[in-house]
Amino acid sequence: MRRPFLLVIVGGFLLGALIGAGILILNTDMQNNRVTTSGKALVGGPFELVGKDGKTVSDKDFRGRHMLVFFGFTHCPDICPAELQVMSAALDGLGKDADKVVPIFITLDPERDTPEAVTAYVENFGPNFVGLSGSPEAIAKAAKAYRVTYQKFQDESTGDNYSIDHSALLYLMGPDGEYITHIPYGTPADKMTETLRRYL
Ligand SMILES: [Cu+2]
Repeated sequence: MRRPFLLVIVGGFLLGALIGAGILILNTDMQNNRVTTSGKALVGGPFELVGKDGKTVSDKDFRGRHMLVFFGFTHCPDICPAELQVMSAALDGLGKDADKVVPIFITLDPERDTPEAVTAYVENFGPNFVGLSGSPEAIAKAAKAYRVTYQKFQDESTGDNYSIDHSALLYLMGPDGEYITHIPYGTPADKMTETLRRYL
């Protein structure tokens, strides 16, 4: 039980430090031989995954609305259901403005989490939740873009079954698909509502 939490803390700390330090993409202008900053955060990016009814879903489908992105897996015993519950409550707290935000859950376990399984899972947390799966390669690419770390491990308490350690940050992306901010695991719903409201 300690492993997931440790990873959450370490992963959260590292990403927080990365973003907090204002790491920017550095472009070297070879002609002028100087370094310029583009000001873009290194989190997020295009993804092409599979959603409800086997439909291809890409980040572009959500332009014009904010994306609230969380990575996890439906067999997760604690962190994922807790966090999705908080997301759901935080969005309820927004009232009508909740329409401006699409909560998106991307599985890190495409072997077990089919698009149907993820869709059925997220419906427990609200009708607007989007659940996404995809090929292991597409999932790995999306996770990498969002700086999500995850690792399978054999769960001794459940025999043959494996579990997945994963970092657990929530990412708020803007209507243009660009990274705005992240919200750490464990943030209470009312605080999350406050943060979201600030950027809508
Ligand atoms: Cu989880």
